[in-house]
Amino acid sequence: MSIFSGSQTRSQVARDHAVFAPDSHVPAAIAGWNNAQAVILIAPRLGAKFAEYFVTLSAGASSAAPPAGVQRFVYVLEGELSCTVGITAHELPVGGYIYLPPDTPHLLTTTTPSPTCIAIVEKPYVPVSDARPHVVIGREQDVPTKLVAGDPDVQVKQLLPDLPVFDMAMNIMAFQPGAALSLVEVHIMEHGLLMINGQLLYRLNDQYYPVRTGDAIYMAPTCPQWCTAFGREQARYLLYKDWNRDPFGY
Ligand code: UGY
Ligand code: MN
Repeated sequence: MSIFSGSQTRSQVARDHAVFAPDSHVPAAIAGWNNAQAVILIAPRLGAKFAEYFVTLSAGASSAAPPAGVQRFVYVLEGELSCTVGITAHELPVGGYIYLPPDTPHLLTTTTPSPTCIAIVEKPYVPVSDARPHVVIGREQDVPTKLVAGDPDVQVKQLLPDLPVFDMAMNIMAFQPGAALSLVEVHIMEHGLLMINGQLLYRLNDQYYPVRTGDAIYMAPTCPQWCTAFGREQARYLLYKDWNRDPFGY
């Protein structure tokens, strides 16, 4: 590694957003997990109300539970994840995901010889009644696609039920090359974004960032945001958003 490449990164941290390129990841142990390394990108100490991190699991790994009252969403990026909830074990391939309501006993592990990489999003749950969300298990490949603003080249898949009991959304947004968001969004909800495929030019506040597979973004409340896809392949990202709560519920 020369000083010329080792001193450069596309990662940037600004007042209302951050871009994380894989070249600046620093893997570390994570409390209570075994045979696992984590790269924590977004957490309350960044100013966020949620956490987003990557975990790489080796065979025989075991997870720790999130803190009391915190819900967890897990998405498989590489390998195969085993998730045991109660007495039932679920095998999740790449594109598989599981949503665990707060205080749901579970264990994440893998049996594959090569490492399994997952993305985790966690958020303290904000109740609106005595009702509580349920466990959701699926594969992105099985989720129906909807058009965004009627544009066939901008599509969304909603991985979690659109019900008031859920206070977070996890969506996959997909853009054909040249397609773009139809407006510069400014909204009170936060985002955690993870690039799954392709390349985008992302506007965050008044800056424009080229981002690609493996990059992650934090968008604070009211960060102006827009993007367009470039290159030759579809660009896709996994997007966290808090929602369904009144203005004092954040
Ligand atoms: O749902 C959203 O807020 C989404 N369209 N935002 C984004 O992709 N940056
Ligand atoms: Mn948005």
